[in-house]
Amino acid sequence: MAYSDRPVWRFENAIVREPSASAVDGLRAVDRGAPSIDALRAEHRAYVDALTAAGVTVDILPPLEDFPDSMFVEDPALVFPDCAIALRPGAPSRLGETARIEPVLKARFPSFHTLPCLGYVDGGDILVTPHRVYIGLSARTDRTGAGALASILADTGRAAKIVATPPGILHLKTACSLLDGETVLATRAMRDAGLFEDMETILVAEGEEAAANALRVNDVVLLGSAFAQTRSRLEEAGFDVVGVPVEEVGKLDAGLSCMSLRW
Ligand code: CIR
Repeated sequence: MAYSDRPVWRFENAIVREPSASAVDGLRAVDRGAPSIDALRAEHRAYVDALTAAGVTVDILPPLEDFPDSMFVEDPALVFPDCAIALRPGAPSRLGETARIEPVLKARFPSFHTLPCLGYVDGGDILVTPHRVYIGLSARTDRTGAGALASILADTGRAAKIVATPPGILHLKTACSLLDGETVLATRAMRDAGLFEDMETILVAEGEEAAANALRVNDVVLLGSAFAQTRSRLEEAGFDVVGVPVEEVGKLDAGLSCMSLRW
């Protein structure tokens, strides 16, 4: 049963956090060179502009120098129109980001929940669809954290499904994103994992795996601007695509969902 009549990709508000100068030292699985801070800032501005053009009011939080990955504000929290849930990021260097976002959320949401001090969940491992909230187990999200989050979600009237993110993928949403009520965009590895048995899948083009972290916002799909073949696939399927540059954030294993909390 759907928990709301409002489409889960309909967003009026978003929170982002400006990249800190330390962002160039952000975590990455494979070092393809440090991103340039100026280029990171430019990508962040383009992202804010794309959200704004899609009809979202964007609140920009100041940078946190002590937390190089804090521009990826999706990871320490999960938000819905009616409530916010503070999470516990699974990377030790990111755990303290939660305390920095908590007051911001408490001031904006009518209801606020906290993951108990056991287990870990990164927001990048959560895919919200109209019928359920998928929680992907990963190197950052463990069973204890996922179970605790599922129980908070149940208290808010939402069904959760805990799934296993295929190995070698940072977050569940690194390799998939919601396009509409019936469709996800996914890499072949994610499609083959068979996690979304009741959803149609549009595959990203081979060699464009990073395109899978796209972001459906209101009437458009934000997609990394370098991913021309995936863009054609989405346009052929009838989606209105807006390209956003993500080359530098890609060096930090991040993409388009990671840079905002949306409701
Ligand atoms: C990290 O490894 O935590 C950051 N460098 C990238 C976080 C990406 N966030 C996301 O996919 N939600």
